[in-house]
Amino acid sequence: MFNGLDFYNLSDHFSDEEKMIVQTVRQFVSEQFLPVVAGHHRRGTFPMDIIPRLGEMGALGVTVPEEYGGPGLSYFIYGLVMQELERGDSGLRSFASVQGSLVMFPIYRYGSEQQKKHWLPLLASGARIGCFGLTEPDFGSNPGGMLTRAVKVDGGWVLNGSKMWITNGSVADIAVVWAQTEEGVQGFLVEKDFTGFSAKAIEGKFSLRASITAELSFQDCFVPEENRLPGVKGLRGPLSCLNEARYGIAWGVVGAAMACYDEALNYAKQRIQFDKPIAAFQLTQHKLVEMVSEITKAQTLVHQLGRMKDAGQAKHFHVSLAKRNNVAMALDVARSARTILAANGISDEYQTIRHMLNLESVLTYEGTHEIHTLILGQEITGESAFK
Ligand code: TGC
Ligand code: FAD
Repeated sequence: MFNGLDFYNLSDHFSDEEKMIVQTVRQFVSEQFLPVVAGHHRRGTFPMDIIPRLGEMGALGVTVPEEYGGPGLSYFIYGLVMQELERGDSGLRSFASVQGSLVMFPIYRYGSEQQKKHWLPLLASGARIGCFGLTEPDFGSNPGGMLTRAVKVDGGWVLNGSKMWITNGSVADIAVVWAQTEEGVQGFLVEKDFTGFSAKAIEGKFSLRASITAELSFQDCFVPEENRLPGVKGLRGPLSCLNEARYGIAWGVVGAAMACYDEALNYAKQRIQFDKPIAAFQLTQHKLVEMVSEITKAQTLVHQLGRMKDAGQAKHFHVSLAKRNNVAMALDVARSARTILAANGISDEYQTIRHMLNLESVLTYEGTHEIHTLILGQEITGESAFK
C-alpha cells in the first residue's frame, strides 16, 4: 500500500506530484518529528527547530502563490500535507494550519500589496511565526459578540481587549487580531514589539501539549493604519479564514486516526493472551474493522472535498460536514485503539493516548462539534439556531 491504510486504493488517483509530496512529508514526520514528539508532549513544548524545515517542504501556506514566496500548490495537496503532519501530532498540523490558513490566507486575501510582499515570504519560509486572535475569554462559539475594540486615531488605531486560547500566541512575531470598530469587525496585524501588546502562555493543558497556546492582551495598543487589513469588514473576514483551516483539519485528523489504527493493528498482532494474538479474537477484529470502515469513509469524503475546493465548488457547509464527521471519527478511532492497547494505551511510549488527548481540542476548536451541527442544520432547514 502506498500510504498506510488505503483500503479503496485512493492513492492510485494521485498525480506524481501528489505522491512525491506525501512521501516527502511522511518521511520528515517519521524521521525527524516522531522521535522527539513524546518528549515535547511531556514538557509542554513545541520543537521550534523544525519550523524552517516545514517552510522548505512548502508546508506553510501551501496554496499561496510563488510570487509571494509560497509553493502555489493545490488545495488537494494542502489536504495531503495536513494529513501527513497530523499523523505525527495534531500540534504539528495546528502550527501549519494557523500559519497557512489563519495568518497567510487573510494577508493574501485581504492584505495590501505592501503587507503581502513583506509578510508572506517571511511566513512561508518559517522565518516569522504568526497567530490568529479571534476567540475571547467570554466569546468562543459566538465571536460576533467580541469585546476587543479598535478606535480610529491619527495615523492608526488603538486596540483594547484580550484574546484567549491562541495557538502560537506567545511565540508569534505577528498576530492577526480581529477587533470591533465603528464600521464592524476588522483585522489588524499586531507586531510582537508594539507597545501595549503582551502574550502569556497558558499552562496546565492536558491536550495539544506539544503546541503553544496563549492569552493575548491589548492595552491602549497603537497599530498604524498600514497594519490594518484593508480588504474586508465584518465577521465574514475571520469566518472566511476558518473555512480554510477547517478544511485542513478535516484532512489532518484522518492522519491521526491512521496512526492510531496502525499502532492498534500492530499491537493486536503481537500481544498474546489466552495463547493467541489478541487480533484473533472476534471482538478485536470488530474494533479494527470499524476503524478501517470509518477511516475509509472519511478519506473518500476529504478526497472529494479537496477536488471540489480546487474547482471552487466547496461551500462553507461542505467543509463543516467534513470537519464535524472526521474529527468525531478520529476521536472514536483513537479511543477504540486505546482499548486494544489496554494498559499500554495510557502510556506515552505509544502514540495513541497523545492523539486521543489532542483530538479533544480538535473537537472543540475551529467551531465545536455542536456549532458545525447547527451550521449544517441551518443549511438543511433554512432556519438559524443562532438568532
Ligand atoms: P452570521 O450572521 O451567520 O454571519 C456573519 C457574516 O459572516 C458570513 N459567514 C461566513 N463567511 C465565510 N465563511 C463562513 N463560514 C461564514 N459563516 C458566516 C455571513 O454570510 C455574514 O456575512 P455578511 O456579509 O452578510 O455580514 O454569524 P453569527 O454571528 O450568527 O455566527 C455564526 C457562527 C456561529 C456559525 C460563527 O460565529 C461560528 O462559526 N462560530 C464558531 C467560532 C469558531 O469556529 N472559532 C474558531 C476560532 S480560531 C480557532 O479555533 C483556531 S484553532 C487553530 C489550530 O488549528 O490550532
Ligand atoms: P463555548 O463557546 O463557551 O461553548 C461551550 C459549550 O457550549 C460547547 O459545547 C459549545 O458547543 C456549546 N455551545 C455554544 N453555543 C451553542 C449553541 N448556540 N447551541 C448549542 N451549543 C452551543 N481560537 C482562536 O481564535 N485562535 C486560536 O489559535 C485558537 N487556538 C485554540 C487552541 C486550543 C488548544 C483550543 C482548545 C482552542 C483554541 N481556540 C482558538 C479557541 C476555540 O476556537 C474555542 O475554544 C471554540 O471556538 C469554542 O469556544 P469556547 O471554548 O469558548 O466554548
